[in-house]
Amino acid sequence: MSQTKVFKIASIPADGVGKEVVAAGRRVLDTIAEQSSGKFAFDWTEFPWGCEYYAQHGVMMDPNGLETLKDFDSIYFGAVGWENVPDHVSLWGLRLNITQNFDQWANIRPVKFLPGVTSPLRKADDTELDWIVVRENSEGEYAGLGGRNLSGRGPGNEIALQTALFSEKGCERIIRFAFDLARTRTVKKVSSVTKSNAQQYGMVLWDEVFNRVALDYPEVRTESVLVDAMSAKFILNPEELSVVVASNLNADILSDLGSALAGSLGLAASANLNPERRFPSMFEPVHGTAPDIAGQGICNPIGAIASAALMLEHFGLEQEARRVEAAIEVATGSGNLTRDIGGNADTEAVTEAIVHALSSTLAAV
Ligand code: GGG
Repeated sequence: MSQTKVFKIASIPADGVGKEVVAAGRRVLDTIAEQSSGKFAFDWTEFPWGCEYYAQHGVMMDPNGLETLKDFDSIYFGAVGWENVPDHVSLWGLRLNITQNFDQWANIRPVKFLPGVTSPLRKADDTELDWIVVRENSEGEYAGLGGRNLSGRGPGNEIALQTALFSEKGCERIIRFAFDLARTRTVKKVSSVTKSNAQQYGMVLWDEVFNRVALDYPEVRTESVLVDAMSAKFILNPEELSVVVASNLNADILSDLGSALAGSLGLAASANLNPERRFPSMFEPVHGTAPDIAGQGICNPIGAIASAALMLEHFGLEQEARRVEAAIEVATGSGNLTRDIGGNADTEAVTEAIVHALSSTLAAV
């Protein structure tokens, strides 16, 4: 028998429901590894970084943390943010520290409609709906450039600059990524989203790069849509979407809208990819820490479990990724729904239903 491939995974549950959903996802991944007949296994190392760590150490993660994480095959992340730390400090101290320094420049966020989950969209019942938001994850509005000054002039006089960065290289790599992804899908179409009528420098550069790159993909249909119009399109004509590529902030907002349309933010998965594989990529649910329900065992684990499926895909374990997705569909289709999607199952029950369904998907895929 060939040797077992062992994937070294750093798990960072961080704050709030992050802890609960990462535990659920790890259980699913360990189950699928156990069912692989020795093909692969996961070697987990858990890191206690987050807002509790900040309360004890004054930093969100170990100062050598990036050096430590570099040696892992992947990072499995929960959610960051708690009331004891200002949001911009916790986000930049942990999640953005990792995505920026590991050049995880492509953030993919599929919008998936699941059986048994009611969508607020009337079309969802009788139309094939599924699209992927591709978020530029390294620059744009999240470049972290700017500053505050002039507070010395007295109250009411401070100024702040927050500069968005659009480099031609940064635009080109994410736009090419979106086209390459579209090529693999049944509907070969890329929708580019900007606000280039109002933001006449960075976003016009983005539009120009989009038009140039599109010439290399004649089989892929294209459209350029302003972000306000795209928000309306998500609701009114979602069947026209396949791959939606947008800047860091615009894609963050649109992907929240997309997951709300699919039923809940708790369902949304994401992968922060370093496509060149110079650094580990990071997989996490789109949702945050949900302080209102954290610690009660009632949060939705599906976003984290679907992110685990994206990690399997990243490792080349396509069939196993499809099995996890199929198991999620079996679980929701048979009524295992947490409160955010209209049920009363707890996190444990939904995770158990998915783990159980994995056995049935062994034969099905
Ligand atoms: N699991 C996602 C997470 O922790 N998100 C925290 C957050 O506030 N993110 C803001 C952003 O990514 O724009």
